[in-house]
This record gives sequence, structure tokens and C-alpha cells, in this order.
Amino acid sequence: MKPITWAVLDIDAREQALARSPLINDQGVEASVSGIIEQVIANGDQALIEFNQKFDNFTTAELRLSDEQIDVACSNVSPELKQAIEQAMGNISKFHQAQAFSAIDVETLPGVRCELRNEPIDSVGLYIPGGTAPLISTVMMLALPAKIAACRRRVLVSPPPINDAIIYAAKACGITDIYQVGGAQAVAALAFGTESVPKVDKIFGPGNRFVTEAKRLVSQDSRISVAIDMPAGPSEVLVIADEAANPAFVAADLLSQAEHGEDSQVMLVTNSEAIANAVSNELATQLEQLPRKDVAAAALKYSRSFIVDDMDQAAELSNQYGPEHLIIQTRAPRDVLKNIRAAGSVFLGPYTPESVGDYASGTNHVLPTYGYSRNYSSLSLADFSRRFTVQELTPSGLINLGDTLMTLASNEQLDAHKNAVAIRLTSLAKEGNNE
Ligand code: HSO
Ligand code: ZN
Repeated sequence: MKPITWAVLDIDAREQALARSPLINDQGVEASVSGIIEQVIANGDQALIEFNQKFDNFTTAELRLSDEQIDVACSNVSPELKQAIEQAMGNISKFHQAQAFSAIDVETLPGVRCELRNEPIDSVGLYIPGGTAPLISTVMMLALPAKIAACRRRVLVSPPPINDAIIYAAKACGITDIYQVGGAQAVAALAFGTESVPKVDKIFGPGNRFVTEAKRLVSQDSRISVAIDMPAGPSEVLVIADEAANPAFVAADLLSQAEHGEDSQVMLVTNSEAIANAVSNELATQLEQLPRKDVAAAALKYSRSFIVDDMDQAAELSNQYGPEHLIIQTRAPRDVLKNIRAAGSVFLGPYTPESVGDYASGTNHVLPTYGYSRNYSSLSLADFSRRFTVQELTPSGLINLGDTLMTLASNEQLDAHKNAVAIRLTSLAKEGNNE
């Protein structure tokens, strides 16, 4: 990565330098995903069984895993992995339980009571990708908050054959409905329901571009009203390092994100040319040792290294990029943090690699990417519930607010609105006269 000096770039060049790797915005994906969705709507389970055969080369008549299948899978998981899952679950549960909503009950005027209440989303669908890396941690990141939020129905889908550890983690996190189906067809099944897959209210989880496109399409489909967690893009990390940073640590963090996918993006921002060069050398050395070095090397092609004047400029650059993960390895990371406004999750100091948040510190690893950290939040307990308001007025509350209501209604030229207030005030005045 040849360093780019931030200070000499004009506005356009800065934007260019922070461009994400191009998402394959292929019309073909939309067309084929909408075809898959229509087939699932028309043929239900039969379509899912055929897609399993076609895309995953997997034959089964039963989409839902039986209790026996779950038990067999669980018995194949090593005690060491079970223990790791247990510790991670403990921390993730603790952090998400601490996010419990406190109801709000306020009297805005005498006799005018307003409340904000919280209810779990009734049924949620959790998508766990298949592929070369079985994302056991993603099961915990989705299933634990869903359980803590008390969503009644929690359904997990994943492409077949589902990895034993994913099944174990699902069961440990309280999921009993596991369906062996993946891709756009799984998202369609969760959105519209089939004979065996229940229709859900909200779909969560990462996936490839077909899954992402399916989530986008079903969330905009006027035949149903299903929500999705957030728009998804490839994974990314930005590391801010000063001259005190350990280049080997920085390179290891960049590579841990680069190994996710060829479209992952990793960025280094430093005020020290010596660090930029040392990190670059470390990257080359460490890359060679990685089993997924081809993936990581491809991602490094879209990655960049920047030289900034100081840490204020580093924060400014990072805010403009809005990274999914931001690692700050500087002498005083909390001083830099004060200037950070947009990031999915922040990792402070030399002993906080991104891996801690990916797996087990307790924070959620489902985060906004692709610049969405500027307008979306990191996944949290709140995403598994919805808020609604309640209001109740006493007669004097309505009298206190009456003139304001009627004036606003008149000025909006909405007479029925005005009348709904006036009719009550007249009735109250009569009652008052009768007393
Ligand atoms: N870094 C990923 C999450 C993950 N990493 C799962 C390892 N396993 C989210 O961007
Ligand atoms: Zn990761």
C-alpha cells in the first residue's frame, strides 16, 4: 500500500481516495433474485427443495432440522469450542441485557400524559451465511439479543449442509427452529412464509449479494410488510495509528478484516511515514502465512494507506469515510475518540484487536458498512423490539391544550381535526354548566 498524503488532496481527490471497492451493481442479480422470490411464493417448500438441489447440491425432503439431527450435530462439537461459545455468550448476553429499555412516562402539561413503551418484535428470521467460514459468532450476535428482547418466534436459516457448530450455537442461544435453506430463497421464505418456514416480521443477518438483494427486495415489496436490520455491504476496517503503534499489531488487524472477502476494504491512517512503511512490510510477511492469503491479497488491492498531519486530521478522514470498524492505536486513543462521529464499532489501544468485537467482548458485530455508519446504528437490543407511544388526557388536559390544537388544525385547513377537539370542549362546557 503506497501512502497517500491527505493534506495535498482537494475535495474531489479526497472523495475519490475514500471510495469503496465498487459493489457489483449488476442488473442480473436483481432479476434473478426477483425470479427466485416469485418461485418461492408460487411453489413454497417445493421451490426451496429444488433450489437446495440446484444451488447447494443438497437433497432433502425436510427443511426443518429435527431434534435428533440437532442433538447429533451438537454431540460432534468439541468441548473446547463449547467452552469458547459459552464464554462469548456470557459477555454478549451481559452487554445486551444492559441495553434493556426503560419506559418513559411524562406529563407534558397538567392532564396531558405521554408514554413511550417497548414491545418485542413478535417473530424474527436470522440468516447465517454458509461458505468457507462458518460464522458461529454471527449466530450468537443475532440469537442472543432476539432472546433477551423476548421475540416469541426466532427462526434460523442457513445454507445446507449446516455446520455442526452453527447448530450447536443456535441451540445454546435458544433457537429451536432451524431450517436448512440459504440464499435469496431463504429470505423469500422468511418474508412470505411457506408450508414449513414461518413468515416473520423482521429479517436479520449478513449474506452474499443475492441474500442482500433479496433482503432489499422483500423489504420494499408492497404485498408484505417485512423489515430488515440494515443495508449490507462488504466488511471494512480503518486503523488510526501514531508513531507509538506496533506495526505488527496494525498489520494483523488489517489482515483480519481483509481475509473476510475479496471486496473487503482495509485502510491505514497514520501521521508517521515510518509506521506506514513498517506496516506495509509486516503486511507482506504476515500475508504469506495466511491460509486465506488469496482472499486477503485481493482485498488489499482496494485498500489504502494515508499520511495525515496529526490526529485531528486522522479523525476528520475517518469521519468522512465512516468505517464499519475503527481501530485507534495511538498514545492517547480516547483523545482521538472525542472527535469520532461516524463508525460502526471502535476498538481502543494496542490490546483491542477487532477480533474481540467479532467474537466475544460482548459488543455486536453486525454493524453498518459502506458508509452507512453515518446514518445507521450498530445492531443492538433495540433492533429486536419496537417502540410505540401512548397518550391520555384528562378533561382539564384537553382544555389546557384545546386552543393550540384548534389553531393548528385551522391553519392546516383540516376542519374535522378541529371539530374532534371542539365537540369535546363544548360537551365539557355543558357538563360544567349543568353542575
Ligand atoms: N468482522 C465481521 C464479523 C466476523 N468476523 C465474524 C469473524 N467472524 C463483521 O464485519
Ligand atoms: Zn471479522
